[in-house]
Amino acid sequence: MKIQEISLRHLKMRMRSPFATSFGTMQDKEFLLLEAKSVNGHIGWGESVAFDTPWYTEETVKTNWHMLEDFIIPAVINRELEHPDQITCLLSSIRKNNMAKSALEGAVWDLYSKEKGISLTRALGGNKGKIEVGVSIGIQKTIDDLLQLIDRYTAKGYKRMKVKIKPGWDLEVIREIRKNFPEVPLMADANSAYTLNDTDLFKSLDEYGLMMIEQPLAANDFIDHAKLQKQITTPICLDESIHSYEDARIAIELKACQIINIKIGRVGGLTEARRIHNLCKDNKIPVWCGGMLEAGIGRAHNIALTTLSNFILPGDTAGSSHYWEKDIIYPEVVVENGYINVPDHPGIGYEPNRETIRQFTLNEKIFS
Ligand code: OSB
Ligand code: MG
Repeated sequence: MKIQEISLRHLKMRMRSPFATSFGTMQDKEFLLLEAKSVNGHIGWGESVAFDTPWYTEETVKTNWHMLEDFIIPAVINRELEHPDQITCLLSSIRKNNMAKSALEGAVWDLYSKEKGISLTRALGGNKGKIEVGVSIGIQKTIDDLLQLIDRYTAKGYKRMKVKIKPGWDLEVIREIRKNFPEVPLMADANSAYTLNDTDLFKSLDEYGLMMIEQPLAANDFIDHAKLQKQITTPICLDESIHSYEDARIAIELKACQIINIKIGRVGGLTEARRIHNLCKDNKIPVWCGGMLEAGIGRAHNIALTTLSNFILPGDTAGSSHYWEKDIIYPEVVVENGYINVPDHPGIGYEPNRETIRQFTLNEKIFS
């Protein structure tokens, strides 16, 4: 397989409702789409999950454009490739910039599967016909608003509710949810908003039967996560801390968490995501697939990854219509009774909708 031409596009799509975390609120989603054409005429698609500001990691849409344009695309275009696993080696002289690398690597995985005539799911070694889906709910204006949303998503069948927390929007919120929904599978995501000084808060949360608490402390703080985990019974799940297989190994050895959220972009691609999945499986650490408010292409990659066997917990891969008036793929991703049926067409299994893509494109550049 040889990539002859790559189109890089910068898109902006309005979300149906704003998404608020401990760091701020997003309403418009800017992201990059990468389309890679092979000499044989197949086309692979990748999506960068970097946001327009560096609140989640240091990467942004603009830094991703720069890395792709000046380093990543030139390293791969017109090169003979046997397998997507080779991308890691081809890009080894470029440090970090995982989301930028992942956009390209995802397109190569899609292309590779299409050249082989198999689904991305099969190419990765996954074997589920459907996957379980949860929903991530941002910080709301009032607890009542949040309770109404939980009511609505429970009725839709989502398999677990994840609520964002931050100082001032935590214990009371969880208490109220439990009062109204004693049985709902529930977890909280702090996006690093706390320190060990808040240990008492986390001890108090123990009584509400949360499935896990996601990323309570700083991204680089494996040691304090390990200290916190020793003092609470609720499993800690790491998100922002895990950028690589090595990070996962450190977290597991230090007992800094009992669960890992794998995001393809954060770890630099599907190959690394699968390595982390395998490491966690060997160490009996369940994983689930995190979300980055993706449009259809990124969502399709998440669905394929989730078919690997140790993705035991429901992921943040809600349906297209949860986020968008109109998604950039067809069919759109549909959640029924909390499940997504995994497509088995070649590659990612969804067709890009060129009309919607054009409608949302701010800028495009073609490399050959
Ligand atoms: O921490 O998991 C997170 C969205 C943007 C950035 C970080 C996170 C999230 C979510 C939403 O929780 C996941 C989704 O629905 O895509
Ligand atoms: Mg998170």
